[in-house]
Amino acid sequence: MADANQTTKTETYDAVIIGAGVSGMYMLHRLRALGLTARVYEAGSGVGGTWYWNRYPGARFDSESYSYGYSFDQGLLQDWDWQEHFAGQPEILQYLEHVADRFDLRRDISFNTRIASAHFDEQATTWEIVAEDGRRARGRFLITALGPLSAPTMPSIPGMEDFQGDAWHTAHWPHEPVSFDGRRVGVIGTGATGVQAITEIAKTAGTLTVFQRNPNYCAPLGNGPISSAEMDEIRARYPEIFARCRETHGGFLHNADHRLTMDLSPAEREAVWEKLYHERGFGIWTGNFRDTFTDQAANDLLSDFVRGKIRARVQDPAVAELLTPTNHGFGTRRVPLESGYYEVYNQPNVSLVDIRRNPIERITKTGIVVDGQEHALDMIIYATGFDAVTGAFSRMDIRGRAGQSLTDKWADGPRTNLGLTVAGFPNMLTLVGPHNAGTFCNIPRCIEQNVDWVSDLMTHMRDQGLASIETTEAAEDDWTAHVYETAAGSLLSKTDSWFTGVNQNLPDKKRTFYAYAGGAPAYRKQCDEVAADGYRGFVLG
Ligand code: NA7
Repeated sequence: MADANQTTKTETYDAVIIGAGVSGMYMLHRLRALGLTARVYEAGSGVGGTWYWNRYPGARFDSESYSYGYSFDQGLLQDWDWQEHFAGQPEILQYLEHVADRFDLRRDISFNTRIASAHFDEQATTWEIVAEDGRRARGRFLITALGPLSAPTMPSIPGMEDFQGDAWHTAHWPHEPVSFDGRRVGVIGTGATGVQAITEIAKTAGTLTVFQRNPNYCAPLGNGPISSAEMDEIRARYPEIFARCRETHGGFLHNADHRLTMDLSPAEREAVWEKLYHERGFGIWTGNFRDTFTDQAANDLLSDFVRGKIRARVQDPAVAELLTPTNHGFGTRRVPLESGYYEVYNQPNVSLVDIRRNPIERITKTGIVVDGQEHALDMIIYATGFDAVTGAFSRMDIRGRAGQSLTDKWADGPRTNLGLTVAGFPNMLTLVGPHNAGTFCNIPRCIEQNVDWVSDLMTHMRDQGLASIETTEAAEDDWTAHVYETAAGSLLSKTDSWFTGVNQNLPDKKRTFYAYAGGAPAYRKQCDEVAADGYRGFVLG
């Protein structure tokens, strides 16, 4: 599988890694440094994962660029200049390609290779993976580096196939430039992706029609260019930046305010919110009062504040009402960060169609029909989200001991130990898997922690001459119970979102909690304690 002339031979590696995004790339680099053989299999034609696939207009970071890049290599940090506080997708992909070049990663990556199945061979204690084109490889370890949002979901609307214009899901955006000049564009979906795409497309589209089911609370991104003097100053502060990210709940630069909402007078807390709202990045979300996502009354006050902001930015009161969320609290879904999103609805070329009250009836050759009226379109963009966290697992046939299917095991929700291992699936390590802090995180910060933990485990096993590791059922039960207990205390578990696995396009997906709400520092502490305790909760052999 490693190259064309090996198609008849099944190569065996110390580890096979699925995915060449931010986690797969770093995992490969670490395993090589340990002297282990590893091969990465990637469905795309290049590295970058999320940033390879999501090329839609307006795609960009919501983490500060300099807090998102890898921190593991001083040379890399010193060499790379970020151009914007929140880099756009082209710059991000360029960065990840630069990383692949710098560490010569591509020679161990098979591109254009989508893995269909991974089965554990109990006799040989190895995993055998099979690509969709039939090629095979074996690894002592199976390391999944799939990303939490990599399995896009499409709605099922009568007539979708009849549409004769262009139609794409945002995660399957073409590699060639797409022009919106003078075209009639429709966008379905107003999550973080829709919000970014709508804002950008509205600048040039002839007309833009947004089909919205539920509005989200969006807040200003505060982007801007980084001058070279500023970049020098950022570079000097890297140790401080990463030290701060290590301490914060979500690995972002913004940490919760230690005060409680009601400790302040109404005027005082409004002043704090006003400042946070206009600050760069996730301050308003992850830098807010510490009871914002545990105390409903506190959350209600903040939600009202943000609703007021939306109403003040949209000229037509009826449109403003449609854009104002009422069925969930601020920040209980991931907050889309925007650069002029609400003002888009003040433009004459943009209209908003409420599909909560009147769902889309059908799609025709020429447009979208709502409430008996056809909206004529040249292009339909599906910003309809993902089968989050577990979707990338369940679209493969992963089988552990005795042929047990992972999808069956997780039918009632994920069960893991530390979000990294699964009972019955020896030597399988799930980077940023379900119930792992990474799903909530400024993701590279948690990815580096995950990869470092796995690398330390590999070192330990090599030094001790061990061949296999498997979590006990008891440890898996404990971690799963801990994940749900932690989630129960958070308002995020009460809202329908991808965190809770609610996606109307996936009616069979179990509503439960797919992330870990205890925060990255608490997660890291538990991972470190397990390792220091000789991998407590695991059977090594
Ligand atoms: P999200 O946040 O899951 O948003 C998906 C959007 O698509 C959301 O507005 C949905 O409305 C809408 N949607 C999905 N299916 C339909 C159908 N069938 N009809 C109408 N509208 C639909 O995904 P994103 O890609 O925006 O963001 C994912 C993450 O990427 C984000 O959190 C950041 O971490 C980066 P609904 O809310 O279900 O009414």
